[in-house]
Amino acid sequence: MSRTDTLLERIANRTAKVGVVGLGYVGLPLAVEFGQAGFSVTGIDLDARKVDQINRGESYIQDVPTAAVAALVNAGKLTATADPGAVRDFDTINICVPTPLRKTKDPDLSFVVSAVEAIAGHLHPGMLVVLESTTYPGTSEEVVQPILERRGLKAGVDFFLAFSPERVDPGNEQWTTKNVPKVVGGLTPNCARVAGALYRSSIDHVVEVSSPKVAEMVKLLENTFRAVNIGLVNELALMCDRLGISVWEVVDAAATKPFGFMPFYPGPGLGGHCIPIDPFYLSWKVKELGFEARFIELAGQVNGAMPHHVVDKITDALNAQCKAVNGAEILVMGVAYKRDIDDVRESPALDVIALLMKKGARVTYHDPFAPFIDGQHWPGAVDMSSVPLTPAAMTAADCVVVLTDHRQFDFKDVVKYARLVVDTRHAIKTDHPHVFKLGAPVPKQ
Ligand code: SAJ
Repeated sequence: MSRTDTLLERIANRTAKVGVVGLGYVGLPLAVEFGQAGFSVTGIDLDARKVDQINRGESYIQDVPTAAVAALVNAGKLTATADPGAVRDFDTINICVPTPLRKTKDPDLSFVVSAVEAIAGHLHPGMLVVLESTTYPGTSEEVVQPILERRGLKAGVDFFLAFSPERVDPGNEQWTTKNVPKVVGGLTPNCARVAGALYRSSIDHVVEVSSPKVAEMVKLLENTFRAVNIGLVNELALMCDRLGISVWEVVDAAATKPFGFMPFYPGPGLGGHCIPIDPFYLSWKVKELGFEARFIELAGQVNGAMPHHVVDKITDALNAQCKAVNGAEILVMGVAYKRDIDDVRESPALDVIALLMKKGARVTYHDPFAPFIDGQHWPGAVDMSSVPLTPAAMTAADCVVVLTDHRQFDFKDVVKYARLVVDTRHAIKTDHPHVFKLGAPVPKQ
């Protein structure tokens, strides 16, 4: 029986030993889906705390219920280890490790390379390796494949290689790992067959494309599309500011168009570990090929400048009340990179706070999702803790600044108790003389 048929049979009868490297917001949900499909799954993660929690039957990912992890662990269907050598027993491996940017905005593939090198040490004929980490087109064939072939095994002949982009939207209860269509690109038709079969065992809809490079590019289009459109609407906000009209009213009215339009909304900048980062994997790669990705670069400049525009808006608002930023008590509402989540990575709110502090403002913040900010992880470089959001605190502040519009915030209270508000998320839908808004005219005094 061919290697392809052997693996297809093991996938069909669920005897394939499935491995997932990287047990974060992508890897853990995927491991649970494979386990629930009937496979025995082993997760590998460098973080011993994650390994221990999983082996205790606990989840640390908001979208993965602890009950689901416990059921699989108790049934012997899911186990975790920090030992990369565990790959020796695997028939299939999905690599779900981070792909950040370096400070120089160059791709950092170090996590991918170390995971692949660990796999290469134990690669055996018939194994399927799938990379899921978001990366530039060409990574699977130019970086992953040569490492795996170091000991003489040939991709597409002795083992299988594919790329499948992760499409996890943390906190999204409607679209989950199981029901979001999964794009898969195999190095060869047989690679595509076995990778497609593995995903079809657990995921509702699999979309096969012709190569790993196409699959890598699909993901970058998806996220570059967002970054560029957010940049467009942020620039529109700056235009509306000067035109004396509300960008929010413009976007809402444009969104009534039932075809050919998709609303994006202005904000204090671009946060998260996907959208601000993924497009620069693409622009970096094509620069090597002598091409300048101008939309990506321009969107990066426009989105990157938004924290400065927010500080200008705060300066103008304080000025309207004959106050300076220097020495002002400013209370920030929301520091997470988007509403109703607890992630502050790349959050523009941190840039705004750092800029205000540089101008001499005394800044506090309230965010129920982010009780603490570690000074090592943001430009302000000081530890900060969330303060209680009380009427007294809002009244005492010279300015309350809405940077993240968590749904649980009561913005009617903000209007009632704050002496001055700058709203960067259109959280306050009504007009008030003391409420200044990003992308809208100065309120009538
Ligand atoms: N943002 C705006 N205006 C918008 C939309 C977003 O300023 O109209 C800002 C957000 O506040 C945030 C940043 O952009 O700071 C990114 O927001 P996002 O809505 O794109 O959320 P992410 O970063 O969680 O993106 C993820 C991505 N998922 C994956 O990469 C698998 C993205 O592809 C999803 O489309 C997105 O979630 C989503 O739709 O929620």
